[in-house]
Amino acid sequence: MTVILLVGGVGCGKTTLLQRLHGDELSYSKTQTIHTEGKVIDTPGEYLEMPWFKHSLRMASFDAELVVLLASATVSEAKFPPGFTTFFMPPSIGVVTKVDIAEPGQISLAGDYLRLAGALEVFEVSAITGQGIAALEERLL
Ligand SMILES: Nc1nc2c(ncn2[C@@H]2O[C@H](COP(=O)(O)OP(=O)(O)O)[C@@H](O)[C@H]2O)c(=O)[nH]1
Ligand SMILES: [Mg+2]
Repeated sequence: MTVILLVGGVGCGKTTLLQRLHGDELSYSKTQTIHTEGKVIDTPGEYLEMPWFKHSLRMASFDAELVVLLASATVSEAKFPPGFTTFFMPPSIGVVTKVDIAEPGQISLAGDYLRLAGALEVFEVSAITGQGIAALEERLL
């Protein structure tokens, strides 16, 4: 599997997706710092939301082959500015999370934000039901 960096707002589902990709039991645990588990580099949402932490995300991206931007379909505002992916060295893809609890319009809006941020491809997943996970895993092989 490709080494990936997970980036997204607080509570968008980064750690739950990591657990799903690893086949671990899903259990909530607050991500306090940047940490690597297998091929996945998980980051706290605060690093995206607080400007003085963004540099740490950029540094972490140097260890990754692919940046995965996550946007929860249940959040109606964009967490990434347009062109955000130019901030990172590796290419970026987008993942819309929590599609199990969102309306189709919310899912497509979140995907639009990710494409505007520069995501080359967008996957729609639920880490809870497993919807869309197989297609994402195939991309990460
Ligand atoms: N319904 C639903 N809830 C999810 C999904 N992914 C994560 N969550 C929930 O969202 C909350 C925050 O998830 P977490 O992975 O810790 O977010 P992080 O801050 O981005 O790491 C937890 O209560 C998860 O159970 C999903 O695909 N569907
Ligand atoms: Mg987390």
